[in-house]
Parts: sequence; structure tokens; C-alpha cells
Amino acid sequence: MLNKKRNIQSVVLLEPTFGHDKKHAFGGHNEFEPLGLEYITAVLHSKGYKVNILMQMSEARDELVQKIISYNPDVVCFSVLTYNFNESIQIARKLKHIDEKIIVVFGGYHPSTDTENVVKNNNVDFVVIGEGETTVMELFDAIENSRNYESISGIAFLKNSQYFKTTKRIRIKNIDTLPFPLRNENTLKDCKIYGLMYPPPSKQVNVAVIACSRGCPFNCEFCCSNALWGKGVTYRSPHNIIKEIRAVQEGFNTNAFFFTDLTFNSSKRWVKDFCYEILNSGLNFRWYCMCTILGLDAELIRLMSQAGCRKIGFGIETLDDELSNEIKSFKRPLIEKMNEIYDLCFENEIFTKAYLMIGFPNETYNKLLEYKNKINEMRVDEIKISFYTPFPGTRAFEKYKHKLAYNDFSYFDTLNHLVIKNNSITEDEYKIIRKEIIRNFYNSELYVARIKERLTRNPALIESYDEFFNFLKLKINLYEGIINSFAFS
Ligand code: B12
Ligand code: SF4
Repeated sequence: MLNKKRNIQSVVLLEPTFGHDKKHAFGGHNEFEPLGLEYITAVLHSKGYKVNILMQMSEARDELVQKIISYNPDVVCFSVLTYNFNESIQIARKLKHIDEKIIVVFGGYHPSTDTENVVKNNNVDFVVIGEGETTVMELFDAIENSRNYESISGIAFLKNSQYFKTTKRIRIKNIDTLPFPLRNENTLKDCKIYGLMYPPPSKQVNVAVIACSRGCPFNCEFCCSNALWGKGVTYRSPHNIIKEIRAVQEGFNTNAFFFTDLTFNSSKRWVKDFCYEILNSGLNFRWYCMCTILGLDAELIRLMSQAGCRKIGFGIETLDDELSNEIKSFKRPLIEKMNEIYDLCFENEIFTKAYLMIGFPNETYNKLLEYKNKINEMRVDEIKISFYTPFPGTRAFEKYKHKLAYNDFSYFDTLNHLVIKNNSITEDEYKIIRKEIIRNFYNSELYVARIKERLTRNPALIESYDEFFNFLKLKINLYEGIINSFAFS
């Protein structure tokens, strides 16, 4: 723990990369701005701190460390997920080795859930637990004025070499009071919503991420949202969000937004108000959000579409109903019921994406074959199949920590590594069957018929399909079949 007053003149905020696989994971994923850090930057900036955000892309660790050092930082703040924890620690160690006076602060999902292990690592001076804005300001004030750290809620550190965690930080009640995230064009220019989207990636300009709410009303076995945000959801007012969107459009010409909310539609009333606010604003943009199937209906989907929604992601997780009840904290409808919602989205020009998981310890080869056929019954436009991964702080972690195939967190990438040992299927076999499931899905008669119908209704969507399949072909070399069966370009 630091005892002397420190004048903070330069701060670097860092989002480290994946560490283990410095390439995009299976199937690629969207590229977005580091929103959490941009919120932290905004509050620090408002207090007059000189702040630089760095995102580690393809640069090697040593190169990045030199870049950080070139800013002569007093404090380096890391935004850490489980996946990039090891890389973060390696960078912190190197920084401390070069200049032990650099104060290292870790925040984000992983340090908020596995706090004690992170603090005991020795290269981290402070962990900020949960929502960071107020805590980081109090922490900086304490560092500069040599105040008592123990009175700051929501942090952890070593006190006389012993782990010390302060009282829990109460969540910010009115998130409208926060300054808007501090963005820059350099970051936004590379941001894209990949996959099926309208406008397609090549036509998207400076895609921005907007957080309309924080938290989720549910508490699924495998999810760390409650561990970070606590229970319950806080919403921004539609008016405040539109103000941010207007500022982003004016500043960067952005034409597509990703709403990052864990469950965008946890309040139907709020979604309606927000859509009306968009329609009354005169703004023109398209958006993608993540919803639960529960609570969506024809009226709401129509309204969302009118307000510019062009894609909805659904955390379906598994098509095995029994397993679904075990891992999800709410009962999700049966496939036929879910299909009614996907059809409504289809009719309203909204692409649908289902997030699914395999890699459960008792899963058998036959179960996966069954799955292969069942997935084809789902009338969605896009699927993503990840491996069930038990993140620290979740019930899944407690359940499976004795069955881990990897102890190194950089393997917790959800896509390339099977983290929970399976009794009968190897990681390589899993990857082969996953490819089969995906190939089978996109080549199914039902899927191809749906594309045809969509293009008949709206020929402009051809570019979206064209880019989607070419993207997948480039990334995973999977979809030659379907690309050849349509002369897209
Ligand atoms: C957008 C998103 C992405 C984007 C971009 C991530 C980015 N650049 O921020 C993309 C698509 C690239 C992505 C990829 C992945 N993601 Co992601 N992603 C999200 C998502 C939906 C939103 C993140 C966000 O913007 N939140 C809103 C901001 C305001 O919150 P925040 O970032 O947490 O920051 C706040 C606090 O955490 C804290 N804080 C954060 N950092 C710091 C740092 C300091 C110093 C301080 C003081 C405070 C602080 O203060 C902030 C403001 O209050 C979250 C779920 C969610 N809604 O949170 C999942 C989530 C973060 N992703 C997750 C995962 C697993 C992944 C992938 C591994 C999945 C995959 N294989 O594709 C990859 C790995 C990415 C990586 N770099 O490691 C998990 C993380 C689980 C974990 N324990 O690590 C989450 C929680 C989803 C989930 N429920 O499973 N992701
Ligand atoms: S609904 Fe989604 S975000 Fe909410 S707890 Fe379940 S998995 Fe997490």
C-alpha cells in the first residue's frame, strides 16, 4: 500500500489483448470501443487529469510496455476480463520492473470477481470492484492527498502484506449524471458490427457502443453480470441516451450503434419510451441489441424496427430444455414459441442471432448429433456456438472448478478451448462437430429458403449476406457451399 502523497500527472488506461491467441477467435467477433475505459476516462478528464487510452492490438508485449512508458505514467489502469488477465499481469510486472513507482490499478469483470487472487499477485496496487466511476475518483484523490484507503468503498489492496477489501460500493443510482464516454475517431474508425447486419460492415461508419442500462434482472449459473453489477438494473433516461447518440453522430458521423446492455428489453415500458424518443428525435441510425425472448411481442418488435433496430441477439445457450432449466435462472420457451418471435423479427427486417453453448461435462456424442438437427429447426439468421466456460465468481465456477482442463485463464476464451473436461469427447472432436453443426445449419434447406424470401422482400439485403458469408469464408473457410450456391456479388 502507498503511504506517501503522489502527484498524478499522467495516466494511461489500457485494454490488454487476448494474450494466448493474438488473433481473432473462431468465427471472428465484433470490434468495439473500450466503453468501460472511456467512461473512466471521462470522469478523470472532468477532474483535469491527463489521460491516454491504449488498446493492445497486434503489438508484442515489450513494444506495448515501451509505449506505455513513453507517456511517463504515474498510474496505469487496466480493464481486465478473465481471458486477458494473464496478459495484464505480465504487462504490469514489466512496468513495475522498469519503474516500481508506477501505480497499477485493475478494474473490470475479472478483478471484480476473483479479487483476492488478483490482489495477492503483488503487481497490482489496487483493484476497483464493480462500477468504476466514483471509486476511481475517490482513489485518485486519496493517492494525491495521502488519505486513508480503507474508507474508500469498492476497492481491495494489500495492507501490511495482507489482503484487505473495503466495504461494498453502492451502485450509482442515476447513471444519467455520468459524463458521456470520451471517444476518439481513431478507435471508432475500426469498430464494426460483423455478422449479418444492415448496413453491412463495409457501409458502417464509426460504429459506437452505447450502454443504456447496467445490470441484468436474471442470475444465470454461468454469468458474471451479477458479480460485477449486483442485482437489479439501472436505466438511463431515453432523453439522456439520445443526447449521447446525437453527440456521437455529430462528432463522428456514426450510422450504426451497438447497445451493449446485458438484457436490453428487461423493461418493456422502457424499450417503448426509448423507441418513441428515437422516432421523435429526427435522428437516423440502425442498431443491434441483446434481448431475452421473454417479453418480446409483435407490437414491440414492430416499434423497435421502426426505430431502426436491424439485429437482435438472443442468449439461447442450449436447446436441451432440462439443461436450460439447470443453467438459466428463468424458464425459456420451447423452440416453437421462440420461432414465433424470430418470425416476427424476420417480418420486420430484423436479423436474429442465437448464442449457443456446447461443452458440458456430461454431453455425449449422440447428444451433439441430436443437437445438430435441432439447431436447424431454429428460424434464426445467425448462430454462434461457444464452449461452456466457468468464469470466476459464477456458480458454474464453483460447480466445475475441480473439472478444469486448463488452469491458465488465457484459455478461457469461450471459443477455442474446452475449459471443462468432458468425459467422452476431446476438444478437437468438439471443434470438428461444431463445424459440422454450423455448416449443416447454414446449408439447410430451411435456411436457404429464408434467404431467398428475404431477398425477394428486400433486395438491398444482398450486400449484408454477401459480406457475411465472405467474412465467414475468410475466417473459418466454412461456407464455400452456400457462397457457391448463390452468385452473391
Ligand atoms: C461489448 C462486449 C465485448 C466486445 C468488446 C469488449 C470491449 N472492448 O469492451 C467484444 C465483442 C470484442 C467482446 C469480446 C469478448 N467478450 Co465481451 N462483452 C461485451 C459486453 C456485451 C459489453 C461490455 C461493455 O461495454 N459494458 C459496459 C461498460 C460500461 O462496462 P464495463 O466495461 O464492465 O466497465 C465498467 C466496470 O467494469 C468498471 N471497469 C472496467 N474496466 C475498468 C478499469 C479500471 C481501471 C477501473 C477503475 C474500472 C473499470 O468500470 C466501468 C464503468 O463502470 C459485456 C457484457 C456487458 N454488458 O457488460 C461482455 C463481456 C465483458 N464479454 C465477455 C467475454 C467472455 C468475451 C470474450 C471472451 C468472448 C468471445 N470469445 O468472443 C471476448 C474477449 C474479449 C477480450 N478482450 O478479452 C464476458 C466477460 C466474462 C469474464 N469474466 O471475462 C462478458 C461479461 C459477457 C458475459 N456475460 O459473459 N466483448
Ligand atoms: S440473462 Fe444473460 S446477462 Fe442476464 S444473468 Fe442470464 S446470461 Fe447473464
